[in-house]
Amino acid sequence: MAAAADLIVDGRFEQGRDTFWAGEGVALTRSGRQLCADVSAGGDTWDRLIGVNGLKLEPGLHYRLSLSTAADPARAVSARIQRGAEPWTVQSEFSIAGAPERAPFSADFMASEEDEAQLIFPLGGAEKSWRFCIDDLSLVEIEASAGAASRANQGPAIRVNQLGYFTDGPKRATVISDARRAISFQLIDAGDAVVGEGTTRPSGFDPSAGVRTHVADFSAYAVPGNGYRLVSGDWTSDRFSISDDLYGRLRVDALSWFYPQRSGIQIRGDIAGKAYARPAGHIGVAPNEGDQSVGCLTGDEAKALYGDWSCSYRLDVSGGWYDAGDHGKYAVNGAVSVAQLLATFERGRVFGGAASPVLGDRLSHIPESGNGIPDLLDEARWELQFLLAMMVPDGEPLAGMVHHKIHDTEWSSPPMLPSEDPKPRALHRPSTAATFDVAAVAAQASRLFAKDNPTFAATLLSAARKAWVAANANPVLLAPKSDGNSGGGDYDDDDASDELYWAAAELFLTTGEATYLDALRASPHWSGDVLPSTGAFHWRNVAGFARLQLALYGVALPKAELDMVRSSVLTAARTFLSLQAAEPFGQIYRPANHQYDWGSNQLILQNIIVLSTAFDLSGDKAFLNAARESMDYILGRNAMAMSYITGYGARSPENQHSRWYAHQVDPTLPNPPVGSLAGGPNSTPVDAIAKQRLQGCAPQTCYADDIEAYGSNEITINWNAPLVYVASFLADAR
Ligand code: 9MR
Repeated sequence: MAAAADLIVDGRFEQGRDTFWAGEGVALTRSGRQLCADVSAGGDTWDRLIGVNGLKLEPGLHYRLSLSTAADPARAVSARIQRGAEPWTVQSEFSIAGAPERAPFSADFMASEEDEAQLIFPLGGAEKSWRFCIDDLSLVEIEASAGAASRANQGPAIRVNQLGYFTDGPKRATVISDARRAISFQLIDAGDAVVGEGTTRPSGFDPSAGVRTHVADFSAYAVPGNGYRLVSGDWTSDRFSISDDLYGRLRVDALSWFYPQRSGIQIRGDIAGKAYARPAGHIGVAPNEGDQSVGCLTGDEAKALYGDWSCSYRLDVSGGWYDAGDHGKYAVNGAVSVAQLLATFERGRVFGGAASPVLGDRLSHIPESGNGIPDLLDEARWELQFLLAMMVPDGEPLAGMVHHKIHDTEWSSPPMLPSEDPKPRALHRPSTAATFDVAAVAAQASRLFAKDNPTFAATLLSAARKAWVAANANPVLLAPKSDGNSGGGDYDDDDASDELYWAAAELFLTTGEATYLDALRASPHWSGDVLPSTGAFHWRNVAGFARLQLALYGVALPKAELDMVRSSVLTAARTFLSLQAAEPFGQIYRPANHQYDWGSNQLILQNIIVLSTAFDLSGDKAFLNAARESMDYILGRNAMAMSYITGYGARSPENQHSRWYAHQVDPTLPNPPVGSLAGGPNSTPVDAIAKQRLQGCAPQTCYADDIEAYGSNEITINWNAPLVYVASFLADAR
């Protein structure tokens, strides 16, 4: 490539031709080959600006920003490349240390926007006025680094749902191609006969994938079979099925996945599969300390996180599920996960159809199969009992509040069987969010256990009421963010209003009592917009889930209010339909600035659940078909050409982050079982693998199937739970 032109005019500040501007409170001077900004004290970061406009970047091309800076007194500075007008869409942001001595800085990025960009430095917020100087500034196109440029180009150019398409559903594939015009493709059956053909629709540059794409639509073809593929010139896709029975097996595998996540019980090889047999974890057998008698966190760390909070009791918090690849157990995440298993059961009962196996007592591979109780309830009960045990006992300060979490006091690392974990365990301070969440899920569970286990149902309902009262009496006991070294995840949350709304919703659905309806009506979420396309539901934000529950089961609400709730779901789902029509990979997920979030696959599943709810409410097949198509992304029609569910499709993850499915680092241990969902692309590089290998990745490609890549490749209860729901919905809905 010839030396590229510099997009910055006179970035050496030698000719007096530079085009820098300054906003209020900043004075610019140019001398001695540098540009200096004298910044007055005060204001917010964005109240003192300097920048340069009119940068023409080409989406998909890579650029290097370099400059030298000096800041006196020292001050960290951020530099942003963003659209030069509303909505100021950010393409890249860099953090510059900003020391008094002149220091060089350079960073590479891939452009993702066609509109004219600006380079902008927000400089406000300093206590004293200060000086920021720049020289040797340049912005030039570079050859993309091998890793960044080619990631979406790896794998077959034609991306399909590697599991298959519904006979009467949408059938679309995504083709990675720079061609500006339509290209022809053929559909080939297992016997190599051409059974269909068409031309693609060019869909331009996709900033989430960092490549240009086309969409190939073969929806019109409706002959069931296996071993189909799409071909275009020399390109051929992975093989796929056309069938009406695509998700029944996934429902079983995704649910059976929970059994070997169980803590406090031996995992039997005859049930989970030979490779997955292991001793019980955290039951007090050395080297474990055990979870049968756990005290509250003490010492400096407790002080730093929770001030003068302490407790003098110990709790038996054995059982429950391990959260993820770690050995922690977190009430908030446990509650939202078990809620989605229970929601799968309730949906099955109300909408699943008489022939659905979803309520079955032999649905999955668990020791309780055949005990006369539906398997979904058996699995849910394992976690519910743990959640009830996390409640502060009567007579103690904060009685009825729920401990936020229990985990090791230091991080361990893979490989580490649960039974081998030698670290001490500790209870963390109760939180309002955990308490409302447990109130919600206990209320939900009590209505679903009423028939099969009335005694347990009664225990659940009284726990739910107790938690509701306690959380309302302690409305701002927030779970803090730690320094990252506390030995477990934070599940920090600074707003419990959505958890209150969820608890009120489930308590109302179960009891019909006026107190809970009043609380719903008083909530900002009652009529607020709670189903964003950035992910309708999330452990930290449960309002969307509560809304769906009210829409599906709120028949006792006054009609006008039920209509309001239901129409909000239908409105959100219709927005999702138009969003999907503009996505070449068919996924329904639109994060701000295309920045894929931690657990992005889970957010896509939650958005699918909004569609499934809209379908259940309306019977409109457009919603069912949109749900089916969004699942294409999870199963291979994506920039990684990868199915994100172990054992499904031509290429799926094997090395998700887990201490016991740690085959990659200990060959005597297994890989994760079939039906394990990987977290998925994460634009923020949190782990060492992402930092080393995924520099400059386009959002959809910020993923690595490596055990150390916990930011994109972990397994987690709150990701497999919506997978169970979606698989069950897609298996049953017609
Ligand atoms: O899923 C969680 C994600 O939303 C957060 O951004 C992230 C950082 O707080 O934590 C994730 O949850 C992890 C938890 O903290 C510990 N167990 C593993 C979870 C999945 O990575």
